[in-house]
Amino acid sequence: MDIQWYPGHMTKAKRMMQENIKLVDVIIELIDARVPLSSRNPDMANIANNKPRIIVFNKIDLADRNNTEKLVKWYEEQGVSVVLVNSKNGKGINQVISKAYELCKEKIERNKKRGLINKPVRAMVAGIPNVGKSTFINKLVGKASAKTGNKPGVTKGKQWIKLRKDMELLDTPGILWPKFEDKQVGINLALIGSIKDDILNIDELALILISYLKENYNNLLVNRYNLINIDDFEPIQILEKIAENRNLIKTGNQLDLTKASVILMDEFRNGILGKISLETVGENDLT
Ligand SMILES: Nc1nc2c(ncn2[C@@H]2O[C@H](COP(=O)(O)OP(=O)(O)OP(=O)(O)O)[C@@H](O)[C@H]2O)c(=O)[nH]1
Ligand SMILES: [Mg+2]
Repeated sequence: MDIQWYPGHMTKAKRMMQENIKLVDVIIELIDARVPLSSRNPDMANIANNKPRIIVFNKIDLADRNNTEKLVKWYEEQGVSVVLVNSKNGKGINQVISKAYELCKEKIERNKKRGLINKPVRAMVAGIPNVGKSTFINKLVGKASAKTGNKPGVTKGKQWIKLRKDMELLDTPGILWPKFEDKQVGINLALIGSIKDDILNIDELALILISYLKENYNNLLVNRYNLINIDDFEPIQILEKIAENRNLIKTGNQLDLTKASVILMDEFRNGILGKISLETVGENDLT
């Protein structure tokens, strides 16, 4: 599957981010715990221009815990500190804020000396579309200050949100990172729902997911859709079985494979299928 990327947009997005970074003291970069490599910004260290950074693994409730632990270790080995977060229930969220203060300690001290007692620390929340930036901010603030939704492109412009008198957060629209050379990155981002579904072929995406699940999470697939003996089945046959089991029939008495694909994708994205990671590091690579 070829996913279209738009280099023009990327350049504009990158420029916008560089402008925003000038306004903040610390960057909180959200990545999706199910794709902790594909969802990070390979350019961030560069763009951050020495501003301190915190990497947040968001949606840990949806990811395979063993894999998450492995990836955290991997990040820490590279000298990057990571916080694990579930923005829906708020788990880990306060740790991010303490870390932000810690990283801005010198700046706060300097401000104090200059008589700027309550000058707020400013943090930018960055990340790919649909990673949970607005949900993260809302949980922190304790009310729905930022609009959220389970599709990419919900936040349109940037928005400052006051967390308390000494901290402000900048919510930004999600940006897809320009990592064109790797096709798998595009597929992973499409699978988790960070690329608009209307530019994708959902049936094709579902077949890719089935093939991956068959290889790595066979039991989750079998249990959820009451399948038997799928070992010798091709992905398309498994999709047919799902349509059959869910009684998805379209006019002409044909199996509605598109509907089956939509259901599968939806159940995967919302964690109904189980805790699933799409990539890992080291031996036994998932991808
Ligand atoms: N299960 C789970 N879902 C989450 C979590 N964080 C966010 N979500 C869901 O992910 C979807 C996207 O959340 P948003 O906060 O709108 O994402 P965003 O990064 O602001 O998206 P854009 O503004 O489109 O870039 C919503 O359906 C959220 O409920 C989490 O930690 N766990
Ligand atoms: Mg948003």
